[in-house]
Amino acid sequence: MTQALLVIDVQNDFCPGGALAVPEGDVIVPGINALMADFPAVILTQDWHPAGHSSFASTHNAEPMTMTEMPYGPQVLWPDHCIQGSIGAQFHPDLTVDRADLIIRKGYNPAIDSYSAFFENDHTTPTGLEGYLRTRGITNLIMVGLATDFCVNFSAVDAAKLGFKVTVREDLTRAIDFDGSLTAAREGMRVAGVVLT
Ligand code: VGL
Ligand code: ZN
Repeated sequence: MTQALLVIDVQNDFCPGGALAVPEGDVIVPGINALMADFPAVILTQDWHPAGHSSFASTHNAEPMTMTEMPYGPQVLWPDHCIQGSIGAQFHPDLTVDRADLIIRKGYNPAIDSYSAFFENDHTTPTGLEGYLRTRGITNLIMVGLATDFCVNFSAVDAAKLGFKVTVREDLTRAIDFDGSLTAAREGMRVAGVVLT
């Protein structure tokens, strides 16, 4: 059994003052840094969109936080966020990035959003993370970061479906909680066999 800590999207745009700020998104940073010491492997994910990404409301002349229909299914339209190379896409300045063995970027495909660290939102295009974990012999994943109801949720459910043992440390996540999304995410994770602590 080899464990890895997966730190999801602890980036400026998801913290207070950012473009898609998650309430208290920054509060979890010291706890995440402290937890890194307990793990033989630490992996960070980074939401990393090109300007004009298809998940941005501005791309569709729509209001942020409304829904649209993509070829792969329903998609929330977000404010512009985590644009490649921007300050907002950088990790929170207090996050200990030096401990990371791997930084995996996602959402770079202009036509498909990617909440999950494993698959884009079409649920078929892989990011490569599964192969990385398997070739390192990693079987157990502890997940923390932002946001509980989107990127943490999708990553946790995909990892469980792939056969990893997954625990989400809810005290080290924070949620967007849009339209009941947190309740639905908790239920979906539980059904998938994710342990919430
Ligand atoms: C996320 C919405 C859009 C997240 C990323 O990290 O949870 N949410 N892009
Ligand atoms: Zn995004």
